[in-house]
Amino acid sequence: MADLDLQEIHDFLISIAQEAGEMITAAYPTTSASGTKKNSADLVTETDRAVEKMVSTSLRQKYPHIAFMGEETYSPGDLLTSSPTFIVDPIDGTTNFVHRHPYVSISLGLAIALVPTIGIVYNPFTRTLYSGIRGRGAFRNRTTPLPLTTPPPPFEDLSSCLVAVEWGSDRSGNDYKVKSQTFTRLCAAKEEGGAMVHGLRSLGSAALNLCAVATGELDVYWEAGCWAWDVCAGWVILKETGGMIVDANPGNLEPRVDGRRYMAVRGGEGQKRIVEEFWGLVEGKFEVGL
Ligand code: LIP
Repeated sequence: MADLDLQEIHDFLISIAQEAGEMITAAYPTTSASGTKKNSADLVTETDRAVEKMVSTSLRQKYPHIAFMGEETYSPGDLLTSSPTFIVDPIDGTTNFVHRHPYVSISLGLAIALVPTIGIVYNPFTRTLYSGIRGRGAFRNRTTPLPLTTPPPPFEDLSSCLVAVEWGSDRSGNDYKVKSQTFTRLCAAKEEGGAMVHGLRSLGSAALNLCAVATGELDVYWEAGCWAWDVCAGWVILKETGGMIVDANPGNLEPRVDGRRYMAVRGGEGQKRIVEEFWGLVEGKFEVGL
């Protein structure tokens, strides 16, 4: 494949995100127009499907040689390869969308050789656009360079951090236990073996969580169970701000984009210490992605 024009692809993805945003804000999802996938907490709406159709059609027309992976058309067993691949979540935060809670985004990523390389995340309700190209920086609304504070403040320890987590849609078994026990430990007082973080947030969109870590509005985001389309775009934006993305299980500093276990830490002196401190608090080990 000839060299890809990353800037042109980035600009095209922004135009698609804006078109998708109009579809999303014009839609009136109701629980009766939505459906469930795996269980009653794993929602999909007609708008998710319509947006993915529009996005995949536009991308296949303009870039027929680039592979496509989308949340709503993924089948178990579809593997992400090292070929350039668009990785798309038409609505990240579908549960919020159904409830008309405005923490919703479209997430458009491009991975090359499995490395997230272009990322566009757009919240059409707040009209906030995050974008980045690997090696070329990340921006909010195209002009504000990220992170918002430069240099980002140094870390003390987890007790001064605002941490995002997600409950996800798997509500039983080992991984649910790892999450819920770790959440308790993160909040608990230090005398009781906890980290006593400033607060835990469970906002409902992995892509926007990653962007909030990139801007510096969150310090850490930890989740297991979400998918490449939830994180690919935000990953680029985060890394371009000096943020780190590592495994949610202790030990692995180089997770795969489709590894399904992630911890993001904003840029700032001491970020590796935060990773180690957090890993020391994880209660057990996630099985997802192993
Ligand atoms: C959702 C994520 C959320 C995560 C859910 C789900 P969806 O994406 O962004 O953070 O906890 O498991 O993957 O389903 O709204 O595209």
